[in-house]
Amino acid sequence: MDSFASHWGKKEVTKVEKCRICKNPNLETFIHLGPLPIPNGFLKKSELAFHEKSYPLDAAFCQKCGLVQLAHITSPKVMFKNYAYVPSTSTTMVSHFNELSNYAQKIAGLSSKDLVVDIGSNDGTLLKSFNKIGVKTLGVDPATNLARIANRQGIKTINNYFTQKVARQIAAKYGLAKVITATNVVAHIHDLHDLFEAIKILLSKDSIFIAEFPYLVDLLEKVEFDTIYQEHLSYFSVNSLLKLLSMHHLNLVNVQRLPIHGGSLRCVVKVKSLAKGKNPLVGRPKVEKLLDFEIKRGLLLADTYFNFAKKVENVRHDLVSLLLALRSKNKRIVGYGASAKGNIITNYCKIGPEIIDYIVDSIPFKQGKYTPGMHIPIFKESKLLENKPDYVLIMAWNFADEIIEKQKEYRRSGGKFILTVPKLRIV
Ligand code: JHZ
Repeated sequence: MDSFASHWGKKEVTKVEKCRICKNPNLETFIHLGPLPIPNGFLKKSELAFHEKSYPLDAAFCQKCGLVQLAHITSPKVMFKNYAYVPSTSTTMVSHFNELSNYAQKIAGLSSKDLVVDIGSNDGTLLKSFNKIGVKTLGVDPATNLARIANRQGIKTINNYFTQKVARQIAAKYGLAKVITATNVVAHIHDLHDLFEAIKILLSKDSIFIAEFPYLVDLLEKVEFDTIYQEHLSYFSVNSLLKLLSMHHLNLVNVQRLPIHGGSLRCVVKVKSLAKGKNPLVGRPKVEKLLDFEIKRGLLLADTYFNFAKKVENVRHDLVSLLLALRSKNKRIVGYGASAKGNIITNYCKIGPEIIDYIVDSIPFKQGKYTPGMHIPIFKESKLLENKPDYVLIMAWNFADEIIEKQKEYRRSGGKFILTVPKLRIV
């Protein structure tokens, strides 16, 4: 592994002393969700008896640049060496990545000689879509288990963090990239300044960088508090992203809201080639519109975040009351999707196996294991139809449509689904 990981030494938790973007030391902490175990820390049965560590989970707002960020950093060594999350089992994600690769091809005019680099490439699901287009691809991912899977499947993957040093090595060996992608990974990276300098090493003036990450407006308005966890260090708005990009002479040329993962942004970034003194927002109406929208939604005001924290307490109260009321009527409840989010819901709301009998999940690595903290057992999805519980709490609410469609037989037989986002309801 690169020096990035050794930077953390033996320290597992570091308090954030200043804003990750603008270095402002006066951050306003607005919510305390933890301490909680890491959300992808699934356990084998033999590990249940051992002490399980918990890590702080407080989020803070920077009044200066608008970045929402965790108040503590848990070492990436604790979280990413062996990683449980893979997008490849979801048809929603596979078709999303196909659409993303077609979009990139259209706007960058990719040809077979061009290189696409994917940062945080996971098991290579996105790069497989680019391979279908017929371009050269290279993944970079620190998770040893996932880089191995990708390489075995012929998706060339460097098992490391994406740093300036790694970018220089890539440039020397493979040349510059025409497209760099980073889906659901920018929020995981502590040193954003190093990240964008590393990206610049690989970009020519015709290249583009495409980033996708959950949008702060969606998180606040749909109370998606369970997407706040130790892996997600930053929660971006267009406003905070622009501040970061301008520090690196990068230009946000397009931005788009997407429904994926409860509401995300797709941002297209280029190396700046603006005439001196030219307003960088001119000719970018979508960027300007979203900046305006964020001001109207109160994203620059600390009160917005304290109000959000109150809403989170209400969601917890309403969800726990509903589940307890159902249990008191002897209804059987299970969970669907042992997602990182689900582990935040169960731990924050203290929902254990006495309320939720088990969780079903499509990822083989998770099946047969137990959730971190609450130790709820995880089974294959087929258990749902065999066992026919009364209610299913969808913990991967971002895939609710796909899951409900897949389980229409269960629904036809009288089963009901409980959804928490955008608001608590039974379908
Ligand atoms: P899913 C991950 O969070 C982690 P998680 C990460 N930090 C991130 O940023 C976000 O994604 C975006 C299962 N499932 O993807 C599979 C079924 O069982 O929402 C997964 O375990 N059946 C990188 O973990 C879980 O649900 C299905 O039909 O919250 C979904 O987890 C489908 C569609 C999914 O990510």
